[in-house]
Amino acid sequence: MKIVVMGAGAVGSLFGARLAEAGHAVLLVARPEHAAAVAAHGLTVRNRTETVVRLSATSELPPHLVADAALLTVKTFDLPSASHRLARSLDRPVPTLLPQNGLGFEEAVRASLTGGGWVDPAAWMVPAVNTVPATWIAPGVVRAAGTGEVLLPQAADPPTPGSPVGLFERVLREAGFPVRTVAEFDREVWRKLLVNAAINPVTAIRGVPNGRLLREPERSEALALLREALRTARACGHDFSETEAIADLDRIAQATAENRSSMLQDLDRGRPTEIESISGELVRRAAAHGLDLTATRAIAEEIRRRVVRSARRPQPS
Ligand code: KPL
Repeated sequence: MKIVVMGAGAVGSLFGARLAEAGHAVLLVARPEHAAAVAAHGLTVRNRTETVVRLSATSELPPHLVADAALLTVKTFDLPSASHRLARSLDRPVPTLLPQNGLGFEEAVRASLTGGGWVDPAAWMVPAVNTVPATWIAPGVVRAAGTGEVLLPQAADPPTPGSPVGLFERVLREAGFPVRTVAEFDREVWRKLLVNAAINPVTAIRGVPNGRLLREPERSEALALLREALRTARACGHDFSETEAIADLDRIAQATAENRSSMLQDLDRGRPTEIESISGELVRRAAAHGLDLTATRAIAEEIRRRVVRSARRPQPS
């Protein structure tokens, strides 16, 4: 199959590499320095060993792109423009995976795909909850930084192999990713949101890998954020017990102990972060229920300040 990975940073590149190794013709659409390095030398994936995977890469979408499926792995703040450009470039709508963190972006993607010429974009969009971690090392080099899984929404009827969900279920599993389809997909989106709301801002502010949240003082900071997110989830109708939410946090912090969270990687590279679709969205939804998330609001403010400060620094390429 021809698969385009739009927004191939750490996670997109890792997914692209595994899909290419499984025999698919993968095109990474990435920032110029990464695309140039991959096109010239292949993509190096570090794990315990190092593998070089040969695949196509470009920084410019061609005008008449032919593909059978797309992975939209840009960050949430880039989704509207990336999905619009992807729709304009592809010769026809294709099943499109959306493995983003956070909430509140699907409507904007739908509108952008429609603006790019797709009729009924929702029929092609496959939201996913991804916990497979990846770390950006340098242009052309990423690290598979632990274990995770991909959750997909279970269709009301069993998905057929040709349906968008069935297609991603098959190709991702064949490429070696643990994949599960879940009936209560929204609940799983919230479950991941609780974890991101605790892990991402604390690791980003402290500059530490995820595993440090298993120790003090980071643990108490993360738990304070987790409890606020949990109150919001309950107010929004998603009831998790505190024990369950802490167990999820510990499990993911352990499985991705060596990983630098995506928010920390963004700050490191002087890029915008997903703070709005994670903590910002929680604060807004909590407020709609009369709740004030003091710790979440404060750490989100600090992240916003750091983004402004780091954007002023000269950036590594
Ligand atoms: O989703 C992640 C992220 O970094 O955004 C986790 C699962 C926390 C892995 O780092």
